[in-house]
Amino acid sequence: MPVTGLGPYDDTNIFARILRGEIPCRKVYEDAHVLAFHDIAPQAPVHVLVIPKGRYVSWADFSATAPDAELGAFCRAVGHVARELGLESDGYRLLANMGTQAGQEVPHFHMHLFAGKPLGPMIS
Ligand code: D5M
Repeated sequence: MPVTGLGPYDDTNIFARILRGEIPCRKVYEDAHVLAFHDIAPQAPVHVLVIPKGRYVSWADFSATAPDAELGAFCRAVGHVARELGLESDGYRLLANMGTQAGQEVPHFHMHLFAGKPLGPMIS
């Protein structure tokens, strides 16, 4: 069920539970501000989710309220993950669903990273 991407933050959401270690994930990268892990239902040969560790419900929330240090760390981490997975030569796609019409399902901001095949048109 799509979510609005607007507050308040729900501490029971699935990514909050992953961050607390209550449910497992296939971790790709972690630092003080960021966790990256494989999507449970991959839509491409490579489908990784990159999430901030802070409590942000969506891109709208993260971009407006996160401190610069967290914004910077997040951007650096996304680039780092793509580089470490060897995706730069063939390319990759970044996508963040914000709110209902975009189909955001999990109310914790996340960036999708897709790669591993020609990805086709951007909007279906
Ligand atoms: O994308 C939410 C994404 O989250 C969707 O691609 C499935 C993924 N998902 C849901 N639960 C899990 C777990 N437990 N591990 C890994 N990935 C998960 P959205 O942009 O909100 O539609």
